[in-house]
Amino acid sequence: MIKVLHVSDIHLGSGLSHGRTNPETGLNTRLEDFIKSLRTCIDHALSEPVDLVLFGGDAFPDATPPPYIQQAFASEFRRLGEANIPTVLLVGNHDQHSQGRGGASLSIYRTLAVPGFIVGDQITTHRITTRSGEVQVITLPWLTNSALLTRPETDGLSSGEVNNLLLQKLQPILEAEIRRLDPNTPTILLAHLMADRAKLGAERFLAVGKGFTIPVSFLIRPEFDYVALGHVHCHQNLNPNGTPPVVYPGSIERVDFSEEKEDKGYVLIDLEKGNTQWEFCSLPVRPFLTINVDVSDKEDPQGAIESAIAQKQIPEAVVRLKYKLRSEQIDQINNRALQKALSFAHSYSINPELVSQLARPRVPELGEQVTLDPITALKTYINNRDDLQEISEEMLDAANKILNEESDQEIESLKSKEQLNLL
Ligand SMILES: [Mn+2]
Repeated sequence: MIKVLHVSDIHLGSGLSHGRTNPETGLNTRLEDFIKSLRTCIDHALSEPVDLVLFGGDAFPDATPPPYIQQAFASEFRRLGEANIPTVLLVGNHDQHSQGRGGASLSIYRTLAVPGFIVGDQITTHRITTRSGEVQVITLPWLTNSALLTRPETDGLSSGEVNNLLLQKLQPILEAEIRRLDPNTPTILLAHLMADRAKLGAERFLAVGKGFTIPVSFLIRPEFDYVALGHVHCHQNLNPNGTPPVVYPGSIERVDFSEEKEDKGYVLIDLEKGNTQWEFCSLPVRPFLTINVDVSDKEDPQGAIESAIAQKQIPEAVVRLKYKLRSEQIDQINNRALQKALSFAHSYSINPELVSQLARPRVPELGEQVTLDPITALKTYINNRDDLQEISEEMLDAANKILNEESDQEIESLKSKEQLNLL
């Protein structure tokens, strides 16, 4: 049995707007949160100890992170190298540079030839010797159109057609890798992709441009003992009733509010041919909290907002206060008092929203107390619209026609009912 730790979507350096500068370290507190999560994963890998670590891609928000963020990532992963735990770093869409192929932010590990580190920026099979035996890992990095297709091939095609063409190209390549596998060695497919049955997290907002989607059926193969995915931030197993498990561990921290209610963590796997077990390990990440309150019908809007805040105090949470009010209530809001009420939070944002005034009747003649037949109502409306004067007769004609047709139909249906009664 081979013990594997599967972690993905680290996104170190994302969501910094939800943090503040820590005066003791000079670092953004959200960067520190992300580092803490990553450190917990690596601690677990070392204490277990696992035989192999798989990273499913998306190390940083983009391919060119600032050096201090690169360093934070490297100093955690270096501990695996020191403990002689082989590690595969797969290239995700956020790791790719728009110029050229490969993962700009992760290529440095190959360039430096860090012992035990493999950078997965191509579709290929790695045979890795671990303390507990051999394992085969097929790496499938994020595919862009240019990886498998040429310009003339895609010219004039819709995105759906490009998607199909890409799948047609990918299929034989993956097939060739599968055919070369040793059937007696445990095998993992490590892929950064969007699977067609995946529930979406924040990555749909993070991704630059639309990528392509791979059917889950494509990934469910008897040759695989575990399919280790990256890209979707919401933890899930796409093959809950069968083998192999097809698992997104999700991101290790909340990148934004779309992940407010998601558990965050990583996956620990007992890999064995025909008997693979896995478990999700939760990370104690910082809570996110949305306080949503509509005070547009409240006499004391300030009091209503403050009591909504008082009911939901989670210390050190990242808080988003959203409240709805009418424009004439603005003077009743004391923003400083709201800030004070939110001081339990790690950070907060306050988003007031004015409720639409459009619901008010715009034609004063059509007040609630007036009962009008449809044609008179339409005439009153047209009289208030100078731009409709020229076509007012046609509109009234058309309205009359519609109303008459309706009454004709009513008569018809009454007739047929009568006939039915006669029968
Ligand atoms: Mn991704």
